[in-house]
Amino acid sequence: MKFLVINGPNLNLLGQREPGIYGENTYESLCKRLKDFAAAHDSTAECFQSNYEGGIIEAIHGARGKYDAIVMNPGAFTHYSYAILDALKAVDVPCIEVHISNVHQREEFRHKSVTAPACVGQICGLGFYGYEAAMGYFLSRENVTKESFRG
Ligand code: CA2
Repeated sequence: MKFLVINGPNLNLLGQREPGIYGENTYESLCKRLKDFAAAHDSTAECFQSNYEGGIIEAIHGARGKYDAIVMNPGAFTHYSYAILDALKAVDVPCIEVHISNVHQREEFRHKSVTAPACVGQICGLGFYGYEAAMGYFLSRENVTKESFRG
């Protein structure tokens, strides 16, 4: 499968700040890990990171016809970006939302995701493994269309 991995604002700082929440590994190491995981499953993973809402929206639009699935950590946009929600709804590429931390153990505002309703599912609290878990789910259901992904 061809995966597009999208990471939102500040995730380029992984490993540099707040290791108690997000771990000690860098964004670059996350991308290498996901590319290796994909290659081990006869697949590819392209990593994209942006600190801008519009950059993420354009990456989602650009996934049409190019990728089989999106694995996305929208960062703080998760909690308030109706524009990213609309972009996900506008494309027929299935997406799983991933959060490195367990957002439900954190501040109240992190408990709500406005983007998850447009996703197949959401994974949180499993660290970097959550991205692999999302890819593994899609791999297990290859050839299934977006509409039937939930079943
Ligand atoms: O747990 C996650 O993956 C989050 O999506 C991370 C977002 C946060 O706003 C969400 O509520 C949960 C923030 C990412 C910030 O990443 C940093 C990485 C290193 C140092 C500082 C911030």
